[in-house]
Amino acid sequence: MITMDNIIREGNPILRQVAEKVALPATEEEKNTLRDMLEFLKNSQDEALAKKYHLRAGIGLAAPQLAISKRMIAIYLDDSDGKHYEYMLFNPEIVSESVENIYLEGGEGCLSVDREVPGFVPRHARIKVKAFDPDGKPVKLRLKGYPAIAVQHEIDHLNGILFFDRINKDDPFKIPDHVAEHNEL
Ligand code: K2U
Ligand code: NI
Repeated sequence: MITMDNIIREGNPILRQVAEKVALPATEEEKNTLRDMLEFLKNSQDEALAKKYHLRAGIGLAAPQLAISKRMIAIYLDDSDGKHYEYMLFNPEIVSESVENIYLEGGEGCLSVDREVPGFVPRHARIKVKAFDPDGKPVKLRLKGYPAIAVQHEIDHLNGILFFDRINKDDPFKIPDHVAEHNEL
C-alpha cells in the first residue's frame, strides 16, 4: 500500500519534470500503480486507516508524487452536494476550459508540500478532459467546481507545476481575474 513515505516532497526535481505519456495499453504494473493511488486516497479519507498509517488526507494524487514521471492521476472526492467523484486516468488532457475562473477560499495544499502557502489559486471554473481508463477505454469528462479544481491540481503535477506557482506573488489574496460573484467554493 502507498503511505506518506512513498510521496516525494518539494525540492525533489521529479516534481518539476514534465511526465511522460503512458504507452497504451498500459502494463499490469502501471494499472496496479493507478489502483494503488486510488486506494491511498480512500485510505487517507478513512479516519481509522489514516490514523493507523499516518496518512495526510488527499482528494487527488499524481504519479510524479510517487517519483513515477508518468501521466497518471487518481481522484477521490465528494463535492459540497455530496456527489462522489472517483477517477483513475491515464494521459489526462484538458481539451477545453472556461474563461471563468474559480478558487478555493482557503487556498490549496499539496501532499508534496510540507508547508502552508497562503493565497488564492486561480483555476478554470469548468473544464473538459479527455483521458483513458485503466482498461484503455477513452474517457471524456465535463467538470466544474471542486472536482475541476482537483483535476487541474493533479494535471499541473504532470507538467511540473505546483499550486503555489499560480498564486499572485505581489498580492496572494487578490481576487483572480474572471471570477464570478459569490464564489461559494
Ligand atoms: O496533489 C496533491 O497533493 C493532493 C492534493 C490535491 C488538491 C489540493 C487542493 C485542492 C484540490 C486538490 C491534496 O488533496 S491536499 C489535501 C486536501 C484534502 C482535502 C481537501 C483539499 C485538500
Ligand atoms: Ni499536489
